[in-house]
Amino acid sequence: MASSVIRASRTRSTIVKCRPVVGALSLAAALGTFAGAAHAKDFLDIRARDQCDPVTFNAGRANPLCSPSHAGSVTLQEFLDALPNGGHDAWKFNPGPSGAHIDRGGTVQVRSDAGETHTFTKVVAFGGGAVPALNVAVGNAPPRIECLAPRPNLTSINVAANTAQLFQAGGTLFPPGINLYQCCIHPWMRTIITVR
Ligand SMILES: [Cu+2]
Repeated sequence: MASSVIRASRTRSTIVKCRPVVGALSLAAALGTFAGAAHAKDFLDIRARDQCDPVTFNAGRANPLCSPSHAGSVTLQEFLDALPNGGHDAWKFNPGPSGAHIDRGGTVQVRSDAGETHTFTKVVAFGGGAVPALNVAVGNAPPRIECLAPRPNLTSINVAANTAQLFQAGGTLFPPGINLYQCCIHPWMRTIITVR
């Protein structure tokens, strides 16, 4: 009898102790993004994405344009048809042009979910890439000078299929401030990363 009272008492005590924790979690959930904004942002995941169909992209090519293991569903013709309309929207960075932020000292991962090789190139302003035929998608904007430099370099990397690379926010590829990036092959692939 005595021991069951103690057990009951312990149970009550545990429940009481839990209440403030549950309350704090509910408050954080209710505050949502506001609570998030106040916290450190020390990891950012950037993905290069496309939907290249290996069969049509690689037809007649000794070196595949699109990773043979990629499960992309956009044919080469569909890709080409989208060029005059700003480029196929399955070729993109996530986050996209609306951007994201990370705190200085944090880690940025640049990973490929794509079948083609892309570049992740820091530019002073968005513009054309290094493949003239694909610049139709951005109104034939002149190639960015950053896209004409040999890669990889400190501010321009290749992002091949099935790869992930880590960088420090505050370093040369992600310096403090507002940074613009584009793909130098598919220049409509763009993102803005703020290092604060
Ligand atoms: Cu690209």
